[in-house]
Amino acid sequence: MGQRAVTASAVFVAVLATAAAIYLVDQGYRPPISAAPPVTPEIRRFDLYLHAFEVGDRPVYHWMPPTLVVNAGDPVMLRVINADPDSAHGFALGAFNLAVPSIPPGQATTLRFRATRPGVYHFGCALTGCAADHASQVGQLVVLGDTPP
Ligand SMILES: [Cu+2]
Repeated sequence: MGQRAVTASAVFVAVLATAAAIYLVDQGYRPPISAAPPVTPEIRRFDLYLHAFEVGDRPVYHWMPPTLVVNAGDPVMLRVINADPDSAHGFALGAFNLAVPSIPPGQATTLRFRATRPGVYHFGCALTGCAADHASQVGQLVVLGDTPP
């Protein structure tokens, strides 16, 4: 073994020993279980449109945006706009006891609530018979957060 190889081996062993020492010192460090900072509730404002469009000669309705995301504890201000120029629609978010039976064409209504429980909740149109695809007029509210113990 040449002088160069011996030197390289010695450097390798020294680096390995240093890494091992750092590892052992680090054993005393315990990271917190959750590194995420606590979330401060913030007012979340959304404009939620019920849009109407044609597929062929068939009218189709959907919510825009189809998904709303908030943090648990956030107060939510939800302006629901019926952008269908021809017929009334409603709004229902059953998990939070919110229901607007009917919003006239082109009109809006504002709802305020607190997103208290984490989870994924569906909302939809509350006006049965508004259109052929009434049952498909659904969107979702995602409430982020840890489920309380
Ligand atoms: Cu509807």
